[in-house]
Amino acid sequence: LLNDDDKAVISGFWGKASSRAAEIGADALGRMLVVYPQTKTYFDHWKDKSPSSHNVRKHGKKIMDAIGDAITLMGDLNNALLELSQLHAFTLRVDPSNFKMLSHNILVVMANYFPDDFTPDVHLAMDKFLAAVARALSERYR
Ligand code: ZNH
Repeated sequence: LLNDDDKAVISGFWGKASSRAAEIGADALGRMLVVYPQTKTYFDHWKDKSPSSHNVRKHGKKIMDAIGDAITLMGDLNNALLELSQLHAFTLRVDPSNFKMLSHNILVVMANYFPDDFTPDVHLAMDKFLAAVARALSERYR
């Protein structure tokens, strides 16, 4: 679970990183589709799934905006992500194991963009936070 130190570290890092949220989301999603090609099956309705495609850029921003909202609602992630959990479970039918793959790529991209700020402490707190997001998104699957 996220303690007060984690929350402070996450908010602090996001204060800097949020200005590049759209890019981070787009690059993380684009990478996920390349590094874990099995994730592409969920996006078969997109004509172009390459990292630089319009679809990937646009959807990456959407995902990262949702992450940004979740950061402001860190104290109550299950509630904050209830609707999105419902959507992924019942409408999109995304296997929850995929959340880990996106989280991993978000961390890689954050580390790339902010090599100085992405200290081991930030890494640890962000990893915990993204795991908590994945847990909250998986809530409705049960
Ligand atoms: Zn997801 C969608 C978020 C993960 C798949 N997403 C979505 C959206 C959002 C999100 C916000 C939109 C919604 C509306 O529109 O309403 N996601 C998210 C997050 C995460 C995720 C936050 C984590 C972290 N997803 C994911 C994964 C996958 C997915 C991992 C797979 C692999 N999503 C998806 C899809 C969709 C979505 C398919 C739909 C798209 C379209 O529309 O086209």
